[in-house]
Amino acid sequence: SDQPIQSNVCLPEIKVEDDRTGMTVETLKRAFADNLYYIQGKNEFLATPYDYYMALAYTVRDRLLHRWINTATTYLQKEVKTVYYLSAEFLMGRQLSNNLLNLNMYDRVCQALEESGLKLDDLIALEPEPGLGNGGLGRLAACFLDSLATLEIPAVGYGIRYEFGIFDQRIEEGAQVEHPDKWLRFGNPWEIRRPELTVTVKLGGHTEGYHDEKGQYRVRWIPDRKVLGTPYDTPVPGYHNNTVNSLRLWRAGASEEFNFQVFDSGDYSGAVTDKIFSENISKVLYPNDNTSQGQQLRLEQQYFFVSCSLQDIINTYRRTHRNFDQFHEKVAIQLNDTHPSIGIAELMRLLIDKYKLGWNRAWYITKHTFGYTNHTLLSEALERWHVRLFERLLPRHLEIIYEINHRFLEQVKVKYPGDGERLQRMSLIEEGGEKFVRMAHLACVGSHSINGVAALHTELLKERVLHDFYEMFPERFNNKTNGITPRRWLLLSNPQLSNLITEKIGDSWVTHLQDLQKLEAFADDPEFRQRFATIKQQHKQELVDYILLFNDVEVDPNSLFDVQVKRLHEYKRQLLDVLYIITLYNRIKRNPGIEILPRTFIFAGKAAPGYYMAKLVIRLINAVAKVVNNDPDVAGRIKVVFMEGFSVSLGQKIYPAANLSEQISMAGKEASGTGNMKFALNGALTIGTLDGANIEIREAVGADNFFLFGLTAQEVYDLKSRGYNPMDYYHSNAQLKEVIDRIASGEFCPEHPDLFKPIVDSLLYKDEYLLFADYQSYIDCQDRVSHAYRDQENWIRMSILNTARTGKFSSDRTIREYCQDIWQVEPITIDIEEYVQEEA
Ligand code: T68
Repeated sequence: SDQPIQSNVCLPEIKVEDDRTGMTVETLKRAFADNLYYIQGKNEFLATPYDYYMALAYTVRDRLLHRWINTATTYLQKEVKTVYYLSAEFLMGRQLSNNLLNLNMYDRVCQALEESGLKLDDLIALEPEPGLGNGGLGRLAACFLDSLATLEIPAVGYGIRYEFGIFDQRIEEGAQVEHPDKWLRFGNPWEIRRPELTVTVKLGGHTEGYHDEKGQYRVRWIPDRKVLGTPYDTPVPGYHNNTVNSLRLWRAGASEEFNFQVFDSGDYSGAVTDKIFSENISKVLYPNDNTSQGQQLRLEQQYFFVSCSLQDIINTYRRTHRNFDQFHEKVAIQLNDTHPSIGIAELMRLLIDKYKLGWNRAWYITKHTFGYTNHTLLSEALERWHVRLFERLLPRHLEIIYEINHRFLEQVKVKYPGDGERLQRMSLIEEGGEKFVRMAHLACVGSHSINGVAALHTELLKERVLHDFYEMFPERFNNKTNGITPRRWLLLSNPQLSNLITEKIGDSWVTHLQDLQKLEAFADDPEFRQRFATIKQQHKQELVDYILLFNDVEVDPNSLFDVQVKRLHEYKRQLLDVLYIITLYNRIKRNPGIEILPRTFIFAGKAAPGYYMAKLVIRLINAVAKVVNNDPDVAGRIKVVFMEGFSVSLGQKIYPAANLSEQISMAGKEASGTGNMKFALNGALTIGTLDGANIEIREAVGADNFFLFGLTAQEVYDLKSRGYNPMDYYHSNAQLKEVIDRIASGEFCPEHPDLFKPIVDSLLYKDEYLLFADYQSYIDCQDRVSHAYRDQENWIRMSILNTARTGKFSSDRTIREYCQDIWQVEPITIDIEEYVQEEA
């Protein structure tokens, strides 16, 4: 009953001038009223603003569906090779505005609403943001989906439909407080539930051997639990084309709603416990970025969505294929970090145990199907699972991993005879004390491609973190420098600048971002400079209003907006920025009359709820803000603001308003960064270290248009090998000492003078991320920034050049590279003739 029937059914063709697909202003108005009435059950006398948002969302969804269904049909009929992007996170951002833009109906909907007495922007702002990711990794997945659809590549994003996404952050008395993110409270108009595609996922239990009818020895897995996965599909439209791909997210549910045996025995609440435990799997996103924390529920989440997705991929493939011979020619699966890497063992299990393929055949298909993207060099982020936990939850997978490991280590022995240490280093199992399964090793061994996300990152993977694997399989390693979608991060977030650019060079840049180069010709044009600067100023003014409303802080729109927005993490060094703020404060306290460039320091970002130091840094920022913002000696020249609840939507307001982008991680720690690209594209200058993609940004925009400071990755490595003593810097740098002493004195928090002692101690006695070593270089660089900002004409020129030269950082470019080098997929155009006529 879950298979489509084609024979005998003949339906009238869906026409574009239909009320559900038509694009004229009149049709849109009618459709909007219709959806308000028949879906929300309201008219204009009863409707709340949210009802209007929902009615509009359904109006847009109807238009998407026409293209979505056509896309799915084309993919099925043409038997295309498809990319399956497996990711535990997709940070999609708001859907309504993006869909209006990609469908080319923004202006018409704006007009239709205006004629009905409503404002589009007000409705857009009502959409709860789906926060199904932590940060860069999740947002990258979302940018990739936009680029895949825009490039007309058949693709599906697979992940988890978390009932609660990343927590809502509020700042109370200067500290982060987490609140649950109830994003589904009022329903989600963008998703379509597909109960007919529900699959079963097994967990726990044991395995047993048996002989099949042909006398072949086989293994079966007898689980002790089964959960159901039901997919929810969200449309992902390409920009100004007819492609609409899918994001398919799985929700976990109990295989029985209700245990009648337990119910009959009188245990009413016990009868539903199964349901509760099963639903837990997709309940909440783990709020850690760049750390792995070995919880059983997290492994259950990973296996759950991977197993659902692989079963679904195989079901799709088998609709048009009778055996697995062409599987890897029709299916490319990309692992977004190791979170879905259990997929390698799961595909082996399905091919061998369920579809009865031999080991070698299954292994060939698996290796040619998977690609693995690494996103981190931090050792605490590399996933390792206790073998005991693995055995308890996935006994069959552990057997398969042991077999993969056995065969792999035989290969290593042949290539490196007598090198026992290498065997230990490369094994999929970490031995010596507690045993662990190393997921990155599984991902490397089971994939034909291993990529890093920026040039330096890939080099460091090859030289350090995955060196042995690089020596063994050099041909698997490749770099794919990250990118961002110019649709959301310029066209949508900065329509004013987009219009100016299009006026000057045409609109090809939206899909060919390298065309921004043509703007260089205007860098010295006074009229262009003036308009570019005015647009930046407008965004700054809007942010000033927002900050006044939410932070109750008055900010000077003419001050330099110095912005650091990203997850709170020690390696990202928000603290270094704070050290500079206090340095400036000390200068003012010493000489209140000193000439000093007015600056507004803007921070935003969430800290993992269990990350003590990161949360303490938030408190320090707010404590410094309170003192500096209210000190009459400062006289408003420095303001510090921590904006709560950083999100995709807040980012869309902040990036266009920034003058200076802080990208100051300790070199060798930030795999790529993508915020750095959003700032530069919107004309902010970067102050940064030679880390991640900063290096490539600097190459692209030119060293003269980038503020560089700090140790290189190599220098960091050498300094640490020599033995680093932060105390030396403290004693030899009077400015630095004064800053640390001021924090230590307790004056930023007189009520608890010892509050920030852990920060002071960690700097003085450890300083793992070399803040002291980079301090002077950073201060000097910031002083150069202040000096440069005083020359507004030149600053604007540099700012224009940043926008003009960041074309490389489009995720379209990144995706083209994945398509060519890793996936071997081709675009396919979806033809809907009527749509073209409608456009005219
Ligand atoms: C980020 N990683 C990198 N991880 O830190 C960043 N981790 O340099 C890079 O630009 C970005 O990935 C995209 O490649 C993350 O965001 C996580 O969020 C994460 C989540 C769960 C577990 C581990």
